[in-house]
Amino acid sequence: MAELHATEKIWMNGEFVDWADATVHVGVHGLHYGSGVFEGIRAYETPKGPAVFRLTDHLQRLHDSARLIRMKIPYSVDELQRASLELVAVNKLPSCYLRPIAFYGYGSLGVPPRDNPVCVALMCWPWGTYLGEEGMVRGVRAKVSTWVRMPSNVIPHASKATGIYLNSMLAVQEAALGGYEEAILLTEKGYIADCSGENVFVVKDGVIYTPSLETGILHGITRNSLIEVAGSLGYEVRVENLVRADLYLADEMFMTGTAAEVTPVREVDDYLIGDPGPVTLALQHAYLEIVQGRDERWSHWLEYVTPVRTEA
Ligand code: PPE
Repeated sequence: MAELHATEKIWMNGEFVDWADATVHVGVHGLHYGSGVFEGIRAYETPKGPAVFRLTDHLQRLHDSARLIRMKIPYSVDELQRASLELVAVNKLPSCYLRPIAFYGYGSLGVPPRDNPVCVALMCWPWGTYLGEEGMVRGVRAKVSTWVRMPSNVIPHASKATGIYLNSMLAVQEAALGGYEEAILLTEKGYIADCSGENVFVVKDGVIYTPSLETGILHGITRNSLIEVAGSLGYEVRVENLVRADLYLADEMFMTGTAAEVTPVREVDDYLIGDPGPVTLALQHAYLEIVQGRDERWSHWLEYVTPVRTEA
């Protein structure tokens, strides 16, 4: 979906290193057992320079993800926040995707981490639309996966842990082999959970629905933002369990995520939902205005790379 474009620097364990030098040994614990946590964050070009959308909230989620797998990140949210802003500045990117990652490094090998240090890195690179330009405009085709979402008593999917993404990988590969752009995963009980890399919303009779956190899904920051924004625009948002039929009978459907932003869905399992509808288009527009710093009401969600100078 996204090719990695080398940028100048990567922040690794407290230092800026050249892109090509940000390497690890094949014996790192995280590689063998998927014992890591990560984030996906976007920085946007705004009238006041580059700004990172809800950076502190993402870094807090990184810490929460680590807590769920009993990992201690040796840098505070504040330290990572400053390093992230500096990273975007150092790489001179007007807009980019940021990928913080923390994983058990080189030390002992064997399932329980022992003396393994927790390695932390922040990288960023330009990343365009997640599900394609056409998908953003016309909507994507999605498929309910035969792979079930990892139940919360297997691994807490509320943790954005690296190992969990094998579950997402299997689902999205299966969808792609069938000619679809994205997979929708269900819980063991058959409720809609989330997509391989996005949360799900449907619109029916003017009301917006999205699955509850009870389904064990990742607590999407875009999902959370959209619920607030939709409410402020006067829409009713209901957070409740949904089943497949709710998707097939939806008037509109869209997916939300940092990478995918607000991506409309035009078909699910070959049931036609149709062109992006008015609610989807209104929310997609509102979101893109907010992240690009064009809506003052939500300016508290933007963390500027260069502190904004106030006129004397
Ligand atoms: N569910 C999953 C499984 C998920 O991976 C994401 C983010 C979301 C929901 C939405 O969360 P949020 O970004 O906080 O709104 N998926 C990331 C892409 C993963 C990838 O590397 O590919 C992302 O959007 O950054």
